[in-house]
Amino acid sequence: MTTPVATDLSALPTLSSTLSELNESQLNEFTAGAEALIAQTSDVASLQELRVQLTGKKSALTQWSKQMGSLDGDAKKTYGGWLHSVRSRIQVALGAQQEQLAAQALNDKLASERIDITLPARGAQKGHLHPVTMITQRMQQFFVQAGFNVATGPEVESDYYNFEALNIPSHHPARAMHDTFYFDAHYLLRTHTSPVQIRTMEQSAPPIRIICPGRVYRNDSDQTHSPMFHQLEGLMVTESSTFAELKGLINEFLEAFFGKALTVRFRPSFFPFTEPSAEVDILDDNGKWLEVMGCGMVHPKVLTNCGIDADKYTGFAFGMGIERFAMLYYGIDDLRLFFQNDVRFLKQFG
Ligand code: 2U9
Repeated sequence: MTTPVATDLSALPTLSSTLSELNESQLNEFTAGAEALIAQTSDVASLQELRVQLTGKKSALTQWSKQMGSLDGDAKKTYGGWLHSVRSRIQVALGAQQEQLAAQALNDKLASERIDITLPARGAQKGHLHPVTMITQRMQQFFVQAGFNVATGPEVESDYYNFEALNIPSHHPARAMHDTFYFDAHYLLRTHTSPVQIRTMEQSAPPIRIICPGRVYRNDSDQTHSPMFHQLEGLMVTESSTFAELKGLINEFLEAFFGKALTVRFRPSFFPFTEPSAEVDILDDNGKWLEVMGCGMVHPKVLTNCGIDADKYTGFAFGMGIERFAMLYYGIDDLRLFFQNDVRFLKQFG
């Protein structure tokens, strides 16, 4: 739908409709008025309306032109020249204004459709680290500051590195407790990261301070167990490592990790690879003890297995489940959520 346009020719001098009654200055005045009107139009429709009114069939100009036939001789020549001048000036003005409006329209369109290519893309989604990765980094940060190096090793291990070297011989009940995934009689998916400590002790002399974060595998699945999960274990071997030092380190770690003062309890326990051994509990806000990790002095047999003189050196070790810490830190009650890769869960950690 086009909006009706009102063009007003009343601004033009009122001239006689009889050609022979007109003179050149009147026509000049009329033309100048028409040129001014044309220059004032601000849209194509008004300009078109003005074109019809100034030059169309019913226009004064056309009416005058029709009277040319009744003139003779010199008058015909004179009026013919004047009318030609009027029409051509009006047409030039119309053409110029048309161009001007078209240029303006193009500029407006370009301005309104301008694309700012420096704006960020709409709906861009920014990713972030997985919560288990963030918790691992939070743990590592403490131990690296305390002088520990980060060590890693293979996830497919031999029976020797996963069990034998750690003082867990075959038929030992501890093996059954590990729910091991075996490939064959000798190879398996590591059930803990402890083989990394064995390999490190085989290859380097004390003092040793390492933490070993990584994936481990146990054939177990429920709300708090997954067949693949992550552990962070630590080992320190020097000429003077003591249980007191271990306790101090773990107390410091737990308070740094949870960011508050904690009540921590070391409860006597048993592991084949540490003696003495303890499990570590923290007291929660409801007065309930939560088991968070295990630790102990490295068993002399384990040191000896790695070529370290157990009369000269002592070591302590500790181990914790990373998902367990992530669950406590974020208040999550189902460990499997970490492995379902549901973005509705994951994006809460951004
Ligand atoms: C060497 C010697 C000793 C690592 C240790 C624990 C105690 C322990 C569990 C915590 C929760 C495993 O993920 S979990 O189920 N770990 O309680 N780990 S002492 O001791 C070592 C490791 C390597 C050579």
